[in-house]
Amino acid sequence: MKIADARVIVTCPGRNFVTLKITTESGLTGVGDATLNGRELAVASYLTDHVCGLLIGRDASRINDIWQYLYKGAYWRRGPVTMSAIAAVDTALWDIKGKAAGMPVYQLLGGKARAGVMVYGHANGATVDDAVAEVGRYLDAGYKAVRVQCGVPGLEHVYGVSDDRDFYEPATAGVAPEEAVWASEKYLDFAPGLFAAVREAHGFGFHLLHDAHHRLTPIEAARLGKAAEPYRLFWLEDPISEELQEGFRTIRQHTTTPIAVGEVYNSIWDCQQLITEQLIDYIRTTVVHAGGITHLRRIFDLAALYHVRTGSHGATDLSPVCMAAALHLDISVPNFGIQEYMRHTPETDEVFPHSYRFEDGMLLPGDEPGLGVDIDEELAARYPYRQAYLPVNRLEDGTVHDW
Ligand code: KDG
Ligand code: MG
Repeated sequence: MKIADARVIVTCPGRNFVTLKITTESGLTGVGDATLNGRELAVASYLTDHVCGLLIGRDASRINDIWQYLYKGAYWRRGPVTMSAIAAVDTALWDIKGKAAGMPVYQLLGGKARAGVMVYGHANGATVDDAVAEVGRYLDAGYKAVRVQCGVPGLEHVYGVSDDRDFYEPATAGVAPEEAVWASEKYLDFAPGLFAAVREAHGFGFHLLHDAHHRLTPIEAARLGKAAEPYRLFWLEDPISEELQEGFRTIRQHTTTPIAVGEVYNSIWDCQQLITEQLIDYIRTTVVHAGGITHLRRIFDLAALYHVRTGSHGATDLSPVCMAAALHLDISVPNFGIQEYMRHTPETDEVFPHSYRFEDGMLLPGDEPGLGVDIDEELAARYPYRQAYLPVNRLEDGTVHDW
């Protein structure tokens, strides 16, 4: 099972994706997602210039050894670029291992622990009425869990709210990020009313989620969590910036609203304190940004010891390759909570043919050997990379703020 080739494919079928493809001497291929939103080419270069050459001739079956070799051998540890690059190698090697074994990857991870993977969709609207109607659309489509985001009176652009209902994409093309103005006071006065309106219209028979996008201070987040209690949120996501781990204690002291965090974390060390001190309820680390299936499994195992459940990031910038890998892990771990699922555009789905499917509020991984996902390289070549970035937020006085 020697590795004969490792190549990076950058494509933009509506948005940018970076994919690593590994081929063995016997002709088995595996794919791994290496997309880092707004910094795609940094990971592409890390892989092409520093990693692909190291893989040639190595035994593709030695996943743990290759992981340690790339992580410890680089000297410079952690960080989104390094961990996304290692994730891509790791994911591709699991894909190959599955194909070599003639089994779907979830079988190699211990088999199914549940029938399917519950996912949440993204409902958003410029006004409360729009957002409430959008939640209804998701419920009609069979979703059992819906995240709701809404425009805030007095703010022109609010991250997470878009005119495009079906294929929402937060990054915008251009050489620099768009800038928007943010005011936490306006949001805090408004958000509980949004949850009330959703529950009044659609009842309590489904899971309701909300993302605060790191924008609050700990005491503001505590206030929002407390105000949201009557509407029984499944989770309040990213209430404060993810660097401030101690800040989560303040939130915990004041509210029983469950807290989810971790989409920007890259390693088990980033979330160790939050997990072991039980300051969060859901860990949102994901395959592509947290070192692949191998490392994410370690995070999920640590979380299980402390009754923290999984809730992996799954926005459009995580390619179908990442989603397929996430589903194999989600379906097999004992402490699965929920999986984010933002549908990709038809162009993206065509470039990445995959066998996972949506059924009755759940995603089901494919049953063929490996991950059940591939990249159509000919088609991918028709969509060259385009510079695009997530927006930057400023407070009303001009200070740059978390988005
Ligand atoms: O790349 C960052 C995006 O994926 C961001 O919009 C994700 O907050 C996010 C979410 O919860 O999906
Ligand atoms: Mg988020």
